[in-house]
Formats: sequence, C-alpha cells, structure tokens
Amino acid sequence: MSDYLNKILSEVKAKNPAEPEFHQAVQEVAESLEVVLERHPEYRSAKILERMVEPERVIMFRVPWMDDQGEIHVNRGFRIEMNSAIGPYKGGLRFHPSVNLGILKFLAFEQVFKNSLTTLPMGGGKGGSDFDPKGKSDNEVMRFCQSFMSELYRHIGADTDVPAGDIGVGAREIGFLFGQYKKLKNEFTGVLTGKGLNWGGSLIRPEATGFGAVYFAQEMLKTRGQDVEGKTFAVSGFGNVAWGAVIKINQLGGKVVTLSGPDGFIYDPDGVKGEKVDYMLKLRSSAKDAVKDYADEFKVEFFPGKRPWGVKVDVAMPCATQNELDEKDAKTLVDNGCVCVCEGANMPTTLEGYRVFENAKILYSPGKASNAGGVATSGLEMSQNSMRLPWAADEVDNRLHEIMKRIHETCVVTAERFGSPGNYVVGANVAGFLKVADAMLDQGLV
Ligand code: NDP
Ligand code: 2IT
Repeated sequence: MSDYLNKILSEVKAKNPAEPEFHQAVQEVAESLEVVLERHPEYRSAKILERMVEPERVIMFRVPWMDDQGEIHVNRGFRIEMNSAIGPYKGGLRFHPSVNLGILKFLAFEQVFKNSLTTLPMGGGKGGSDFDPKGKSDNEVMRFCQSFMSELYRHIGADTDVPAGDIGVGAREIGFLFGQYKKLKNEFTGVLTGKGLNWGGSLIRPEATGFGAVYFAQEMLKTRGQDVEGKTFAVSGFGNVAWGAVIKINQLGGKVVTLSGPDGFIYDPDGVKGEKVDYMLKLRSSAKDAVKDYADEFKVEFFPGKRPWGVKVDVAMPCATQNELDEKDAKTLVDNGCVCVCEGANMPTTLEGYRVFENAKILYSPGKASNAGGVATSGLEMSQNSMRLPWAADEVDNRLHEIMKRIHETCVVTAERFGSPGNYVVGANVAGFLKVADAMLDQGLV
C-alpha cells in the first residue's frame, strides 16, 4: 500500500483502538483503492477516504428490560449512521452477545459499499445490541424490542434511516420493533424492511440474500464456462442466509452437503433438500443455537467444534458470520479442488484467507458484492412502500436476479479497468467507492 493509504490505516487504528474487525474492513478496502487514488487526485485532496472511515453519527444507548421472572437486565443498543451521500442510511440490526461498537462499525462500513453496488439509492448504516436471543421467550424478546425501539425511534425514519434484520433479528423481531415505532410516532411508514407480508413486507425478502448470493455464484461460474448444476456445495450457518442459499442451489440442480452452527457442522452426502430444508427453519426457531439436532433427526454425521471447510466440494458458501474461514481453511479448500468461494455472510474470510484465494486464482467474491441481494430487496420493499403497491413474487425475484447480474458485471468491468482482472474484491470496493465518492464531491464538505 502507498504511504498515503498506510497513514490513513494507522490513523484509523490509533483512533479506534480495540476494533480489529473495523481495521480489517478498512484495510481490505484501502488496498483496493491504490490505483483509483493515483488516477484521481481529486479524491485525495477532498479527503474522501478520510471522511468515509469516520461515521457521520454514532448512537449508543441503554436498553433496560424485564425477564419473565421479573428480573431487570440492561443491554447496550447501537446505531451507526455511516454515510448518507447516496440515500438514507440503510442496513440491518444484529442481536448477538458478540455485538460491540467495532463489529457494528465494520458492518456499517461494508454496507456503504454494498448498498452503492445495488444500483439503488441507499446510504449505509448498521445497528444492534449485545442482547442474546438464545433461550428467551417470545415475551422477553418483545419487551426487549420495545425498549430498544423506545430510544431508536427518534433517530430513524423512512427518509432518514431504515433498519432491517441481520443475525438474531428476523420477522418476529421486526414485527415487535415496527409495532413500537408505530405506536410512538403514530405513523405507518416503511421505516423498517423485512416486514410481514400483511403489513408492508415484500415477497422474496426472506429468501433474497441467499437467492442473490447463488445468482452471483452462477454468474462467476459462467465466466469459466461452468454452472451450478451438478456441483457440490459446502454451506456454513443454518440461518436466514444459509436457508435461502440452500433453496436456490437445489432449484438450480446443485447439492449442499454441509451446514454449520456454533456447535460444529453436519455432513449430509445425500444433500440438504426437501423436508430437510424446512427443518432448517425449525432449527432456527428452536433458539438452541445448535445444528447437531439435524444430524440426530436425519442420521447423518456431526463434527463437533469443527468448520465445514475440510469437506471436498466444488463451491464454498460461508453464510454464518465474520472471520469464520481463515488461511488454513482457505488452503484446504484450494487443495481439495474448490473452484469458487461465494460469501453470503459479511466478511467471513480473513485477510490471510483472501490472499490464498487470490494467489490460487480461484473465483472468490466478497460479501459486499455477493450478499447484496438482501439489502437490494429491502430497497425494493422501500419502493413498494412508497408506491403503496405490492409486487408479485416473480417481479421481485426477476428484479433481484437482474440486480445481481448487474453487480457481477460491474465488479468484472471495474476490476479490469483498474488493472486487476478477475479480482472481485477490487471490482466491488472500487465500484462501490466511486459512486459514493462522486456524490460526496457533488455535495460539498458536509
Ligand atoms: P441468522 O441469525 O439467521 O443466522 C446466523 C447464523 O450464523 C446462525 O447459524 C448463527 O448461529 C451463526 N452464528 C452467528 N454468530 C456466530 C458466531 N459468533 N459463531 C458461529 N456461528 C455464528 O443470521 P443471517 O442468516 O441473517 O446472517 C448470516 C450472515 O449473513 C451474517 O454475516 C449477516 O451479517 C449476513 N447477511 C445477512 C443478511 C440478511 O438479510 N439477513 C444480508 C446480508 C448479509 P447462532 O445464532 O446460533 O449463533
Ligand atoms: O448485511 C446486510 O446487508 C443486511 N443485514 C441486510 C440489510 C438490509 O437493510 O436489508
């Protein structure tokens, strides 16, 4: 990296200590921007990157709530409003005990580039809480969501900041959050996405991230004359994203042989299909955080404490969480003949893992490109809410498919234009950056 970029990275590290995931996300983007900043000194003199690594606004708040036994708990709530150059802040809410400021800043930073790639007018944000939904009753989750929204409501709005789901936040939580927002504001607007179908939600939104990621993998494989049909896939996670990916892989004739959870992974050589896909929904709603039940139910092998990357497959789709695939895993995948790694989660591969894929020249897409279908469909939900007209499932799915093809094309063309043909990381970072940077230049020093 140039001295200029190294200086920015050092300053980010000094100013934001103890936020390793944020440093990692900034470093990955900075490495991609070398050529852009050489060719475009106007971005340097306007200090665009220096401005982009500083959130426009960070909101942190107390979330007190009472459990079913009458005991009081206090969690911490966050919303990072990272960049609004191209639209209202947009991005999910994560409820997981690992949530802290640095993790949400990395996610908000990634979201800015991802949303820019979708072609829709959305800025970037992320939020959440260190609340652990594991083992909580519906009533406890409701009281928590109501308390969380009692503060968040004053900072968001359909034209200001539009949160959605992420890890630990699905249809149930969005419902409770929306109910409380409506009550406090006395307004029925598209302030959240991922809503229920009867009250403003979009068809295909639950499936969209996984569907979009598989459409992206299909486009990547096409560049090498290959297809999803007949390929075996290792998928990690068993949540919303993994579920959507498994459905679409099956529809396109591929076979998924693994799923994983914090407890380990399952290997199902016959493929996760049919009733087994529906069982994934049961696993999630059991709130047990374990994938082992799948192995017990369908009599397949379970590997406790292990990740699925040692299984010989054609395509790997990490769909669980950040840094779940490291250098050693990457080498194993490459040695086993894996031809494509398509990220469904946000930053699931470490920087060292990415370098292994880069050197091996296998197809590798960063989450900000390949998982953008979720937020893109959130953007389509916002459009439907503004029009007060719902679209049919086919219409949403076709638009999602077109958007993913366009993101793929943009990554390929941009990577080539900036001297890194075939590198989807460079393509995604540079294309995402250019649109936001130009909007920031247009709008002056704000
Ligand atoms: P879910 O809560 O539905 O599922 C998350 C999965 O990852 C679960 O299997 C979960 O297990 C596992 N997981 C979470 N944290 C950890 C951890 N620290 N260690 C091991 N496993 C973990 O979330 P989603 O499917 O929505 O999200 C998965 C990934 O996709 C995340 O990276 C998210 O940011 C990303 N994403 C989500 C989008 C969406 O629309 N939902 C859009 C784009 C990206 P458990 O909860 O049991 O720990
Ligand atoms: O990481 C993501 O893109 C999401 N969790 C979805 C965000 C959204 O606003 O739909």
